[in-house]
Amino acid sequence: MSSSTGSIQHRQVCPQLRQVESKLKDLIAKHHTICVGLIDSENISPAVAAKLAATVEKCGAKAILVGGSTAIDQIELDAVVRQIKTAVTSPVILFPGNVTGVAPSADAIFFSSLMNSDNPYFITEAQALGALAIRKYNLEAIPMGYIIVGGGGAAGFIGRARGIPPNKPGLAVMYALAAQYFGMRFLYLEAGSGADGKVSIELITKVRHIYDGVLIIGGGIKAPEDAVAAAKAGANIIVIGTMLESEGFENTLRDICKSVSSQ
Ligand code: 1GP
Repeated sequence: MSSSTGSIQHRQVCPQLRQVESKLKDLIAKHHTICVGLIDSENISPAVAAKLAATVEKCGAKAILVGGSTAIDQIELDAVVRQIKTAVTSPVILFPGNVTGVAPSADAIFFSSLMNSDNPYFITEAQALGALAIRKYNLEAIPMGYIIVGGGGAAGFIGRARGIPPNKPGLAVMYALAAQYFGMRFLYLEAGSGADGKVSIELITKVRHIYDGVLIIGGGIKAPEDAVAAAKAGANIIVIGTMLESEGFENTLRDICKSVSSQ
């Protein structure tokens, strides 16, 4: 029997298709804001990544994101994801910067469009190239608008982003509303990994006012007070990446995870 997708068999929609999304939303309903850890799959062995993920989970993070703007080795990525999955019970979610960020062993993938890229490749083309692999691996795809604020570090450079000027929150609001109308249930405001400047509280507040979905904030957050301010402004998920590479991060991460909850 032929289908509209040619040789690809039409599959029943898996009843558990939104399992990770539901889990995140339940946690957000309970805590308002949760913290997640981001592990860069590059330059880390699977064993070290798994140990780190277990520590991050123990500190209170509710999910482990795995990705990186320049990650190109899918074999290495999948080995890292597989090992992490043996060490944590929280969802392991891919956070890809390109088609090379798709790996079969994860629980879900942030299926994101870099909305303010200058290059259509990062808006829809990489997504089209990766879509069949996501289907083949039966990964849960979580639709997400990805907006870079300011320079955006490596993500901004690789993704050819026309970063939202940090002092022009109105521009972020326009993109956020577009994401809403596109049906993106998650929206990520990204300052860039290891960024000096975080996404401003004014910008988060204004976007929160217009966007009715799960709002993710990341980039440069290292202190509980920054995370709490973002949570109070309406962030639902705070992403912590670079801080996990510093010696003795555990106490600070524990404080962040605890203090953002139910703000
Ligand atoms: C990067 O927003 C994430 O994509 C996390 O940023 O590495 O600065 O925590 P940090």
